[in-house]
Amino acid sequence: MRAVIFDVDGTLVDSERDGHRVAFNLAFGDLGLPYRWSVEEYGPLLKVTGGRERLTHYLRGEGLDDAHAGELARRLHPLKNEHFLALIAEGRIPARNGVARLLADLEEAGLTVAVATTGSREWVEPLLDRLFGLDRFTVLVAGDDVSKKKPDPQAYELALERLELAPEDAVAIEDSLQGLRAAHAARLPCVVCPSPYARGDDLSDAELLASSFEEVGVEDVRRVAAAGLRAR
Ligand code: XBP
Ligand code: MG
Repeated sequence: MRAVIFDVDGTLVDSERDGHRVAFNLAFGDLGLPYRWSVEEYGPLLKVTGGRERLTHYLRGEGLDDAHAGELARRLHPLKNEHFLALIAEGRIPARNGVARLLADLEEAGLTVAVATTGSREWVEPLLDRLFGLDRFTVLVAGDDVSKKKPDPQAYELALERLELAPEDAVAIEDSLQGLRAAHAARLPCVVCPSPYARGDDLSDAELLASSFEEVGVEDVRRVAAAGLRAR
């Protein structure tokens, strides 16, 4: 194994319930819209990856036609990202427990660390820089770089291409079913530590399923790499 490719939302950072969700609601308020996403109703919405796609999906569900839903989503998403950037600046988006130590241990073991996320580069870079230091990630693939988002494998395939590695040389680290599916579709073995919203997902075909990153060490990741993709 040469590299570990980390997801961002729910994996490197705890960013959805008190981060993106809050920012989406502030954006709805900016435009005087009646919509608000409660903690409960936001979970199912995470099945749609990509904030703008999630907005379009939700607005269509509220009865807007495709054109109006798409147009309103395109106005709302930048507003949401502005609010999310403010939350980052206030220090309100924390790293997930145990992940900074795992990052340091992987680096100390001489492994390359990279990122493959569905999130927007405009906030991914400042957030990862603030929490970890951006230069630690040899490659960073963001939602802007792909035409198809998770569970499509494109983000992971692009990360492997930029790393000049084959799937056998890497392991993916994820938090959700959409991410696990994307990693497997890219033929990457995957370690999953479910985030709060992913608790109901069937993650049983992960190569390693752990309840917290505090339980995951370099040797666990090496074992996942050595065993490779589980036969399915
Ligand atoms: C999670 C996502 C993202 C975030 C919102 O990405 O689906 O869309 O929910 O960020 P991952 P944006 O788990 O792959 O990091 O609004 O910038 O898309
Ligand atoms: Mg995620």
